[in-house]
Amino acid sequence: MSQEENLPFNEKYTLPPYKETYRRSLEDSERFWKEQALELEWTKPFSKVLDESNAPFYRWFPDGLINITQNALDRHVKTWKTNKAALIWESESGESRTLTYGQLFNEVNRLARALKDLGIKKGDRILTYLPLMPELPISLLASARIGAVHSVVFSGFSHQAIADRINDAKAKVVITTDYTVRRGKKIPLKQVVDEALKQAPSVEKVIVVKRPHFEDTKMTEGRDVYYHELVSRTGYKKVEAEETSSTDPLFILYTSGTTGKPKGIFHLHGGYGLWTYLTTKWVFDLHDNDVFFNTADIGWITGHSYIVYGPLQVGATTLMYEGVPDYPNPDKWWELIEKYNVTVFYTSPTAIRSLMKYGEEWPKSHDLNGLRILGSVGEPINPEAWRWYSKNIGHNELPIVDTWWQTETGGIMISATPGLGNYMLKPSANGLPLPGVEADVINEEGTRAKDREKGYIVIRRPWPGMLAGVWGDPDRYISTYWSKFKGVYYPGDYAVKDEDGFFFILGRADEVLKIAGHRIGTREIEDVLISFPGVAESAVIGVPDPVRGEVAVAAVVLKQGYEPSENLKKQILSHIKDNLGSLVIMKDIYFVTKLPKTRSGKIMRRLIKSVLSGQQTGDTSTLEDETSLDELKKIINEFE
Ligand code: 6R9
Repeated sequence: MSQEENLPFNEKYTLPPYKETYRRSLEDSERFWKEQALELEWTKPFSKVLDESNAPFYRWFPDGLINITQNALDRHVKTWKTNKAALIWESESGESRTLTYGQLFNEVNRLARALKDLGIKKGDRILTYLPLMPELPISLLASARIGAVHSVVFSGFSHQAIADRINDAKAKVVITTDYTVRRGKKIPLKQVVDEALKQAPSVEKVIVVKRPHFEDTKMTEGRDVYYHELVSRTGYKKVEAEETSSTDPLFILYTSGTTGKPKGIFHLHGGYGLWTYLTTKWVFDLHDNDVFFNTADIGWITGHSYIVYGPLQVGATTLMYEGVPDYPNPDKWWELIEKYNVTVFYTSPTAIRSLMKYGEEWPKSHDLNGLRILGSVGEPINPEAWRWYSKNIGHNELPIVDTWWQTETGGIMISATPGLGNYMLKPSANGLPLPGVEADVINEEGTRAKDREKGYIVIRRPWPGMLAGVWGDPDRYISTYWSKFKGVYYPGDYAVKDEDGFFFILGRADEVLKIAGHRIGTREIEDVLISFPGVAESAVIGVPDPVRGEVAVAAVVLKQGYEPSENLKKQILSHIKDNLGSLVIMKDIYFVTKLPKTRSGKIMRRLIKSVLSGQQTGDTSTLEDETSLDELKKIINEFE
């Protein structure tokens, strides 16, 4: 096969410089990555690009020394950018703050110094439980600066989720705050941490950011300390960035998989730093005068990579908002875009769908002409949402980059790349793979799928942003990502590729749901269900939802002595909320006497799904007891 035929896209598209960059990234990869990596500042340059000796534990730029904060901060404060806005923050509470690169640098140094004074050292883990407020990116950067490893827990998660993550990471410090705000209400956070710490003995210190008008926070003597007191203990003194190796861990972020226990995906200073830097340039085309507004929370990878590390490394201005988009009115985001002259906007299909229902007047009442590029992430975007987004926010003109990627990939993998001159968009397609990403679609047998044939997306070679592993569980890293097909990375999504090389991601191929773009494993929900005293067995499936894309439904078998009732259902739902937080939207719980299982005892979720969506159940020959389906059908009919 000639190199030409190896290209993933049809030659009829001449897309300079994308095409040339892509070609070089695969054909001359060593030189390509070297050149790209040298756009960053290194404490000590690397001599080797990729260490493959312990594959699939690939290590990028293994002998280089680099600390991501040098590129996110030090590099800019040496230039005119020291007086440029790095971070703009607004909150539903009415608070707002703008930090220049110089000010952000000082804040990060203050906290870095304080953490050092507390005895926190390179490699120690710091957990944050903070909403979108400046102290969150400051905490991440301060942690990175001293070579510690951060782990962000989304501020909507439960005390149990915090405790599990602290225990898995053996975190020494937790950084939290009094409360967050949501629809005019204060939601306490510190007290959730207190509850979590009852079962999480590794934590030595809790740092609490004090917020206005709140006196309910209880401080534990000796363990808890206020952030403002801590950072003012010593006078200001710059902290040199710890000399971290390119392969030192930067953060752990927990995400759902197919088993009950969330996985600690971890990323490293060098490769992750380079990937977020490059993808921010390639996809969002950010320049000095851009203001980037990403509506994600930093509790997700989207916020890590494209609120904090990507935009700051390229020296852009990043805007973050604490609150929901439809309170006090459904034009909050459009107002922010107008007010701060946002040029690039990044959000999720669920958010678009939830705003569509309020009508077109809301975006119309704002001047959105400053926008250049729109982005979408988290789940496939349906045509209706795409059209609304394009028409009302993009004036039918702006490119919408539909970016496919994962916590594990560190940054965007498939998308249009305006920064490389590739504006090619096709309805419902994510686009072409980014330079360095050798993506393919293969079928169950592991051979390349035909054009437009549904198969599994795989990545055929390592890329700098790839996860370094699963924290404390190397076997799980191999079994989850490198075992389904030999020698390739398996993301767990269905996809098709068309004759022009465009990828269309179709959704998860495993037992993972995407509720409002948030990842949650069905097993994780089932484990919580069976931890409820009356529940003997359960099966959770995802069903389509017009706004959230997908929501969960459970079939539950009760233990002897328990009777189905509305009250019991309510108790079970609140048990789920207590354990998994409010993101898991359970549309319903059906009480059954048996679950459809194979003769070998495997729950046939596929059949439950068909029954619930009123579809043909297809092949039921492996079913142990046909009556289990009849019962489910009957219950659903009664219900409707
Ligand atoms: C960034 C993020 C990853 C999963 C991924 C896929 C789905 C993300 C998508 C998309 C279709 C897109 N996904 N972006 N599906 N089109 N543009 O969401 O990370 O939370 O780890 O989820 O999300 O199923 O495998 P994460």
